[in-house]
Amino acid sequence: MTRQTHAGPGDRPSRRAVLAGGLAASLCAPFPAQAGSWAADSLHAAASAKGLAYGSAVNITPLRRDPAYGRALARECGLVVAENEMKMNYAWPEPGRQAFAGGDETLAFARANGQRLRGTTLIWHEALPDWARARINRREGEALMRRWIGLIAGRYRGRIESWDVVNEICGPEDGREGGLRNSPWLDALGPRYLDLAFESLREVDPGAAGLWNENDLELSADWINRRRAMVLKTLGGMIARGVPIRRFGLQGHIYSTHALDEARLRGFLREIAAMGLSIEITEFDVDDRAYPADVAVRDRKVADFARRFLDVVLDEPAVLNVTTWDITNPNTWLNANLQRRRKDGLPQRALPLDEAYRRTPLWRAMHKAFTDAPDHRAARVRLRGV
Ligand code: 9MR
Repeated sequence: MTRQTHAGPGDRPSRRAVLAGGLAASLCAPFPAQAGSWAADSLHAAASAKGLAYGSAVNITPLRRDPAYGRALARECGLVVAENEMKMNYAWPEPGRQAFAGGDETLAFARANGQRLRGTTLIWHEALPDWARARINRREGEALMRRWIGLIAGRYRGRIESWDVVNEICGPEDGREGGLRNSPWLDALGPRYLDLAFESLREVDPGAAGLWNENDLELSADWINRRRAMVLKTLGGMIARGVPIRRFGLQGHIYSTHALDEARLRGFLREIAAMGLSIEITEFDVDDRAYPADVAVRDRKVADFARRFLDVVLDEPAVLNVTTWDITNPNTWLNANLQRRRKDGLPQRALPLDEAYRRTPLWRAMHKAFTDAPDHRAARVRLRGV
């Protein structure tokens, strides 16, 4: 099985797009020529045997400092995404200064290891530098959006399999039109900002699949039901208007404070797939806040919860991959987040490798979920949204 197995024709950039690409020739061809560095017993090997992929977000700080971190990512992953470096506050910190070093290093790492690359995030209400926030207004907003997408998607044209075009746009509780969440982009441009963002990406990098990435859709609660309803309605409208969206991203940040309703999640994924979209699990991890301190007990509960979630998700033929939000426990964003971190002060055990890069019970649950998943290869051919 090679890394290209489930990439559809739409994921291959045209030769013209490659030649016109914004990166220096030293970074060469769009997809890595060598076979991947992942191990035969890795998460990605188990996933790719079923036509799926396993990936991780890459934190640039340990990637630069700790060779063991890079080795762990190379060993387990067929897909990577820069956790932060392709966001606007990193890549365009001042009007006259762009900073692509972190993004370029992530791309070079992926290429060196035969991995595919995702991109996050083009349009979000967070990760905006102050100077840009001040210019997201009626007069300058559309031009700024086009310029930013041209800049970042242009630089990585032909190298990104899918871009998170809009991120976390759902917010029925905000009471705005269409259930969209409060955002400077909504204030400046109205709901059409979604269409504009997807159209801009298509103009800049037509080979990259445009994806809507969203959180808080996985678990069981009335407010989550309202979010799922908003997503289905909004997707239906976008498709009817011909917006060039090809994938939906379920972030997959699951939290132990809530239950999982398998039937509802299954139905939700089915409805997205029925619209012709493919689905990625873009930021998977398990918030263990509600579980006891004892590591063995906690690890087992995390693994069980993950397995129940993954079994539903991997049953859906439209699902393409599972990407965790980093790969090793000490790097999880959950410890740095006031709402998410544990009350007892212990670090969260949210990810498939521990602090010494050893495989955890969560790793084993993920590996088994991939191994037991139905074969997704036949479904790829039928999907429009790949
Ligand atoms: O993990 C990311 C953290 O390091 C950044 O400070 C933060 C703001 O850019 O974004 C975090 O990643 C988020 C992702 O981009 C979108 N979904 C939620 C993630 C965790 O907050």
